[in-house]
Amino acid sequence: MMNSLYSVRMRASCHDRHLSGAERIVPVHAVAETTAALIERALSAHLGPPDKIHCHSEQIDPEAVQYAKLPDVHSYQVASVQEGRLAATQLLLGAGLSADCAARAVATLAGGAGPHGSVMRGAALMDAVNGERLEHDPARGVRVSRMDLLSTCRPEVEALLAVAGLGHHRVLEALVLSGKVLHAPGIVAELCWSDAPDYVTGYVATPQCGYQRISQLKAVGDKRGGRVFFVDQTKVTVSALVDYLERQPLLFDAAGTIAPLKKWEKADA
Ligand code: WAQ
Ligand code: MG
Repeated sequence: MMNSLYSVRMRASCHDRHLSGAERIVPVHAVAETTAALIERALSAHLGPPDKIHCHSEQIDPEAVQYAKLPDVHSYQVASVQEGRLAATQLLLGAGLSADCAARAVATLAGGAGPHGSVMRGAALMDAVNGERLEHDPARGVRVSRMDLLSTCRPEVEALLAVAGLGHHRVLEALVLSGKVLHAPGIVAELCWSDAPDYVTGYVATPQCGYQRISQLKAVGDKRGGRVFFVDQTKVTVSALVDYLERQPLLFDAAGTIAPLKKWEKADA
């Protein structure tokens, strides 16, 4: 089993509040060092030391792994949250969503997508035609898992992002997560911004245009954030999609392009 692969997943919490999480897919010889690195990261989380760290490794069948190229990256500079949300709406319309559906998704994240305006642990699933919410557990949502860069591709991707000024691991992790979402059957688009109060950049990702970053999608200090995945239910059932997102191992073996930062112009949509 020289070529066997493991999914290594870490989550850290304090008083049952989620602090950080990360995951990798690595060859067997890298499981120990990866586990150590993820635990190190959990311990240095800026929200304070966790009282629980779960780190779990699980063998995955190399035959079951799918391979894909990372999405292309675009970055748009907007002047305000309002302009950012307008840009997001226009990009969603460009992906074929109705105005009602796009507006509903933005309002959902802005107000806290979980029960009573809370932040969900995973993503909301939304019907791409009528905006109906489809996830079974409204607090947990859908958790995308079992995706990573192929280890031989990681240095190139990290270098490309660093040169573009996008070297923070938050960008790479969101790009990898979004790449898996875009590779899933029946996905029309994704909308995301962070729940971290100091991180206001988010993105709209679509299969046609890739990962489109928007410099400001919320105000500094706002603790609300989340993800919405838009589904075409004529192409996939919710259960098949959730199974793919949560369980299908996917490795990225090639980088996409990274376009220079551009001022958002309405006509771009
Ligand atoms: N699967 C589905 N949803 C998730 C997952 C996951 N594995 N992890 C987090 N979420 C949801 C959950 O609702 C979080 O509250 C929300 O997404 C945001 O998560 O290019 O950092 O980790 O500059 O705070 C995007 C822009 C950053 C990066 C996104 O998300 C860039 C980010 P966070
Ligand atoms: Mg977060």
